[in-house]
Amino acid sequence: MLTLTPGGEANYRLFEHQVRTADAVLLLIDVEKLQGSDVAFIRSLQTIGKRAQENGANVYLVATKCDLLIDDFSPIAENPLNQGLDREFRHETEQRLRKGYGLVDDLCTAVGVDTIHPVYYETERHNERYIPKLDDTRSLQYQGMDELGETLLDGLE
Ligand SMILES: Nc1nc2c(ncn2[C@@H]2O[C@H](COP(=O)(O)OP(=O)(O)OP(=O)(O)O)[C@@H](O)[C@H]2O)c(=O)[nH]1
Ligand SMILES: [Mg+2]
Repeated sequence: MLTLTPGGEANYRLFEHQVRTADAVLLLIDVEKLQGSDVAFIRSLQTIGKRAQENGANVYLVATKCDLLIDDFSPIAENPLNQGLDREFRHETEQRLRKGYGLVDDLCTAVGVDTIHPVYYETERHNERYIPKLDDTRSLQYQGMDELGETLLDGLE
């Protein structure tokens, strides 16, 4: 796996080559950037996604930091991420991203992909705020990766 980090022309060329020859390309929609109306960021995903698809890659949409959307979630539970409602949270997140953010809907249409895979930190409520939850080893708990992994494996068959 290759991630794009700002590092000058050589890095950019490497990235471009990898995208051109990739079997699978994951476009990471950063919800923090979405909430900050970073239009250029989403548009660049669109350009990369379309190009990758023309070159025969399977394109997947992944939305990261989806816990930032939690206050938008319908009040079916105190904290849907803590109460076995992950599946519903994921489904509703997908709907909210498409209906609430025209840029995301445009992106889905442009790359012809209907499914968005949400990933996020598990959170808990503290003093009216949701903060990331730590496990026994004081590590952050990331959700949605197993499901994404299964989808990617299915796509390789
Ligand atoms: N709430 C939340 N925060 C996250 C999640 N994943 C990563 N982060 C935090 O986001 C912060 C910044 O990460 P990024 O936005 O990926 O990196 P950055 O340094 O801001 O770089 P660019 O956004 O690419 O410019 C870090 O403090 C991470 O801990 C997540 O799922 N939920
Ligand atoms: Mg950031």
